[in-house]
Amino acid sequence: MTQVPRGRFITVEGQDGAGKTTNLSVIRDALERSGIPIVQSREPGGTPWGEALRELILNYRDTDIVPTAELLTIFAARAQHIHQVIAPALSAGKWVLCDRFTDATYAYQGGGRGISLDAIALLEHMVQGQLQPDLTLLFDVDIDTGNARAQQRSTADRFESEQASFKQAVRTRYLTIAKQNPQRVKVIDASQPLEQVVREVRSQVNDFIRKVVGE
Ligand code: Z5A
Repeated sequence: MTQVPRGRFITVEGQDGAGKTTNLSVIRDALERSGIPIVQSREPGGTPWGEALRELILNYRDTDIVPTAELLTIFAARAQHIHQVIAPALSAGKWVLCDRFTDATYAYQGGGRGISLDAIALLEHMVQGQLQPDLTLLFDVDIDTGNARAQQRSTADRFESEQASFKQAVRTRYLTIAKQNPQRVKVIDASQPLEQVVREVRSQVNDFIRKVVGE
């Protein structure tokens, strides 16, 4: 029986301004040079409905959004994203490169907003089943550097407007996730000059490609 090749799922994570967006093109380039078909996406968002929810999640300021409502909206967008984009691409043998996924929920809604890990895990299981990223690059940078870089770029969204304590809790949770998942999550020291960060990103992605090709 012919086996349909399953694609691989790569995510990038990190607190605001860490350099994810800048490095997505580096990852994309490394994959394309190896002839790997890719689908690039982002969360929250990734589908037309999800992008409409993204706008509400990031920028709705007319009322205080309770953390549970924020959490459920993020998983609603994710359910549609998996159904419409991620799962079909992986089944077709394509690789999916996604700017943020559920690690961000553990970091921002768990670490930042204080929602219990059990509640997040319950929704994760309901929405994703067994689906997990195969490789995650975590761009880690101190809060002040991240803030300074994010400010260069755009006006602050609801998360970027949070206090330093929120951002510190996000960073701490991300680093805990990395410690607990060393095979999957590779931490990139994003405080280094961009050329050095780019070298490390290329090296991690090429190592991963070699590993998959050798399987
Ligand atoms: N969110 C959530 O709460 N829960 C969830 O489950 C999910 C998301 C999925 C949107 O994310 C928000 O959604 C996010 C969490 C929440 N909150 N925030 N904030 P986003 O990824 O779309 O937005 P972002 O994190 O704000 O991304 P960003 O501002 O695009 O930052 P970035 O991608 O990490 O940084 P960048 O744009 O690549 O770089 C920023 C600037 O720094 C830029 O001028 C670069 O040229 C410069 N840069 C980058 N690297 C370097 C180095 N190494 N040296 C010097 N300068 C650099």
